[in-house]
Amino acid sequence: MLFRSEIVSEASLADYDVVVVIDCGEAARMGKLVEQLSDHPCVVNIDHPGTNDGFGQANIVLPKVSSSCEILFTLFGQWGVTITPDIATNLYVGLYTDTNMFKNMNSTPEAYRACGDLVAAGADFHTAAKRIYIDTSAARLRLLARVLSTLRLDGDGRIAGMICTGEDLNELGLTPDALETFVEYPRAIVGVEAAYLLRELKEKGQVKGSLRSSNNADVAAVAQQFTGGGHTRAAGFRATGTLAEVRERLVTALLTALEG
Ligand SMILES: [Mn+2]
Repeated sequence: MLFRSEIVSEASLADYDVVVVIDCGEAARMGKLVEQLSDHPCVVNIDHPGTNDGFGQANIVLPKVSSSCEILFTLFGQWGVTITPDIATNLYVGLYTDTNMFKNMNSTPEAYRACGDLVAAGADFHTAAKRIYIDTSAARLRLLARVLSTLRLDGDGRIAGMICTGEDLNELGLTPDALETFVEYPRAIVGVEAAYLLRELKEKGQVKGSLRSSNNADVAAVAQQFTGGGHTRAAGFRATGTLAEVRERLVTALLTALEG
């Protein structure tokens, strides 16, 4: 399995002949590397459903495929790459998380088949599931308690969401990673069509939002009204304002989207 400590975050793209960007809807999401990316002569952009602006010189954007890892798996097969257990585990994690444990509508027969092949190649699905969806800490449960206490419903119970302040994370000694999957709680409420989780960013007056929908509501379209994008059922954005202000603006936008 690839661990965070093995990920290199400082790189000069000019040192490389080809830059492959995976699962990234727009160049702007490359953060510090965005300028280097636009200057680079050979960018390969690999992505699947959602909003992708085709920023690469080559764009492999396949709207019917579950995940970028499924695209990689197919490419590796075409190229004759030997799928080692480590490669299998990493590709499996991409498929497993992007289909939200095969709960999302992108859980196609092809996605299940790819996962079967990856398990046959030695993917450690048990450790992956445990580390991603089961293991937790006391601090993280305390954060969940705080965040759940901010639950609010709007639009006759069709919209549900929660907020997380900077202090919530700081006081518990946690990083924003701890919030991963919390938005699934409001989404799980029967009758909720769109769910959100807002959190204060370190930059004063900046808020990050995660959006999920549980039917046909297109939350990517709502995210695009702010500064963001994503998939129909899972999207994200950044906005300027306090948590309370952004919450009001977002709820209004979601209500309008659900009426439409
Ligand atoms: Mn993806």
